[in-house]
Amino acid sequence: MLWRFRNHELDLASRSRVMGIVNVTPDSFSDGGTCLNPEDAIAHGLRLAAEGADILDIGGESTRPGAEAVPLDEEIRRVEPVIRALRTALPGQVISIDTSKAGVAEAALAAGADIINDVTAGRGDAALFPLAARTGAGLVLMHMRGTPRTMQQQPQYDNVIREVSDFLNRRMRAALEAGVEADHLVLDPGIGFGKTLEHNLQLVAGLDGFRVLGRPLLLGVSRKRWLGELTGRQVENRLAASLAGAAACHQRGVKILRVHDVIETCDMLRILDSIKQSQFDLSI
Ligand code: HH2
Repeated sequence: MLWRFRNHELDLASRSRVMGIVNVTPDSFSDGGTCLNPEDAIAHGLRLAAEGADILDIGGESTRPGAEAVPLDEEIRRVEPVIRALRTALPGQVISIDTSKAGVAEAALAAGADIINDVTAGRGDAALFPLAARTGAGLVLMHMRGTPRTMQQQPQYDNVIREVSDFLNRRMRAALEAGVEADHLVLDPGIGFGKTLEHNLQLVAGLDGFRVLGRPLLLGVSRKRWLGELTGRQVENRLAASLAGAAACHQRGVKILRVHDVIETCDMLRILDSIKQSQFDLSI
């Protein structure tokens, strides 16, 4: 299965891809403030690329529960110099912009980004789908119940897999109607976005239920709160839990893993893929 965008073509059938997180924010839930200064963010992006990140995801606004909205100008001011510097230093690197604002996405694409990662799946800004269609950018559509300010206020579903899948299907159709090409799209059930621990577990356990949508899946489980609820660990001690969550996603066919810990995730994928390859070799 291919993910096409701008002048890239990622073959997702051959191996899973790692998206490394670069948060240029003061308040992200696990690493807020560590990369607010552009030099630190650029150095972090270069390090993640050297560690094997296939995609660098640059974000200038936290989406943690209760996070305050960031004005357009401030979000552009945070991410644009970082993307521009990474594009210059790493001409072939795939870069995504984690934003819901078309104005931020436009500035990021002009600075060298290739993909728009929108946690609102186009509901946050009506200009975002037309922008993606016009520029040929890749587009990640994620499910969220409510907004970051409200999403964890007693989220309820009758059937979380069906409701998230129906939502992604509707947003995919809206993107297609706006002129986005189908093979530019990737879908994300939005772990932790308006979901309880039980919902997150059901989503990962039931990932097969999203196959009918016909597009590759991206998942971000890294360091999230539900891992802390299960293990009792604070955010800085959730590496093992994050790797286990990522491995479960990978085993269920997820093609892009959005992670903070790139080198560890790449090592884990190498082992899992080698074992899978041996199993395949044994059976022929
Ligand atoms: N999770 C976060 C942010 N963006 N995008 C996608 N597609 N999927 C996710 O699961 C996802 C996302 C939250 O993680 P992080 O960026 O580390 O935190 P914050 O939003 O607080 O900056």
